[in-house]
Parts: sequence; structure tokens; C-alpha cells
Amino acid sequence: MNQKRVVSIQDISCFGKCSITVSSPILSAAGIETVVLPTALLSTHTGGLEGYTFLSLENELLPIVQHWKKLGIRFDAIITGYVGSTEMIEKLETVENLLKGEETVILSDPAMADNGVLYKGFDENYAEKMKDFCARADIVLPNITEACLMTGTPYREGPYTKEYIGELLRKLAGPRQKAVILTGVYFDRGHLGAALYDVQKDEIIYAFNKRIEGYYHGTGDIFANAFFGAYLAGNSFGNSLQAAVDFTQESIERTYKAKTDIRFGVNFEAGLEEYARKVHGK
Ligand code: PXL
Repeated sequence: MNQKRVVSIQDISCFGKCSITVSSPILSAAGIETVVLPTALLSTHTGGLEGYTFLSLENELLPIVQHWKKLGIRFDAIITGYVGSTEMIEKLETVENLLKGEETVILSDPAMADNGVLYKGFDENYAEKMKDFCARADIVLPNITEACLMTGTPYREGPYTKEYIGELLRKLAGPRQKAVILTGVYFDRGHLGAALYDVQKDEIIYAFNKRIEGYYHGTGDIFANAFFGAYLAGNSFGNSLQAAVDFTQESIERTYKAKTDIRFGVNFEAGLEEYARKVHGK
């Protein structure tokens, strides 16, 4: 069996369990060789933790990629998440063009907004650039806030209707997309999950689990990587979606019960073994 190789293009938030520090262990647990391309180095993520340090690694990206090219390293997949600046988005377009081959599957999570508002430091110009960047991906994975920003749809609080979710999904599907995934979907207050629009089949798939109150940092990254790992390991869109919803929900529930600071991320580590088993059909 040929092991698949993915490159995870994300910042390193040293503390706080998001981006590279969750992407790499989850994709590895799915059996995928995970190469990292760090875009920036921060002491923590920017979500509610004050005084963080930030070092852009922008000038390292092309030399790293050129070295890989010289070595003849090829990638089956690319995943991108939080980027941080419009200049960096432009750089990542060049990086993607250099790294992708005919068969490379690209998943992009816009990672720029939640709960109706843009993350700290981002403006409408950033959102517009990110929308164009995501249009290049085979799979785009926004939450509802991001989907609204990307499609010019007014943001609404849930519970949602199938019509509202279906409209967002279809509006997000451009000429390149094979699948569009919306996170933060719920039709009743007891459940929370995701919806996937399979563009080729023109079919919408849903996956839900029990809803836990509260906002937990880093769960979008956990979900995106859990989905992609399962998918790259050979699972269907539907099974990958359910595996990602369950893995994320269980991580949140564990953290809710432990009553740890929600800014510090969730305990996904305790679920990795079960996730790996599920992904490999055991
Ligand atoms: O989880 C997304 C993310 C990644 N990286 C950094 C962030 C955030 C979200 O706030 O601040 C640096």
C-alpha cells in the first residue's frame, strides 16, 4: 500500500491546541504522512489570549518549497487553515501552485470568522481574498459565519432550516469544488453537526451528535483535519463527515466535563485511538 502524503500549511500556535499542533497528530493518526509548512510562529493563538508574540515565516516558505521540489517530493493532498494576512494568502497561492500535481486534493478552511464576526485583525478585504483563495480548493470547509461572508448572505443564528443550509452550500460550490462542507449546522437545540454538499452527485449529507453548550477554541481545526484524515484514508464523504463530527463532539464533551479553560483547547488526544480505529474500519 502506498502511504498518502499531505502537507499541512498552518501557523504554529505554540500553546492552545489549534492549527499545526492539532493538524499533525490527527492526520498522522489517520495513517497519513504529514509534512508541515509553518506560516508563522505565535506564543498562543489569538482567540481571547492577550499579549501573544508573532513571527511571520513568510520569507521561509518559498525556500522550503523549492528545496522540496529539488528533492522531488510530491503531495497527494494539501490542507490550509488560518492564514493571518492578505500578503500571506497571496504567497500561499504561489506555494500551492508549486506543490500541487494533477491528482493533489486541496482542502481549505477559511478560518477567519465565527459567531457572526471576523477574527481579530481581519477585515472585509481579508475576507474577500480568502474567498478567492478557497475557490481554488477541491473541498472548502467554512462555518456558517464564514459561508455568509463568502456568499454575501445575511448571517443568522440557528436553529437553521434545510433550505438555508442548502442555499449556502450551493452558493459556495464554484467550478473547482468537489465538496463543500458547512460546520456549526443544527436544526434543533439538542444536536450540532455538519453538512456536506457532494457536488458531482448533487446530494447533501448531514452528520450530527449531541450539542454541548459553550464555545471551545480550536474545534474547527480539529474537525477539518479529522474529516480530511478520514477521507484521505479512503472513507466515503459520509463516513468521514460522521467520524469528524463524533471525534470533535467527544473532544468537546470531555473538556466540558473536565471544566478546563475553553481558550486552552479541547482534549482531542484521548479520542485519537478510537478515531484511528474508526478511520481504518476496525
Ligand atoms: O484555530 C484557528 C486559529 C489558528 N491560528 C491562530 C488563531 C486561530 C483562531 O483564532 O488565532 C493563530
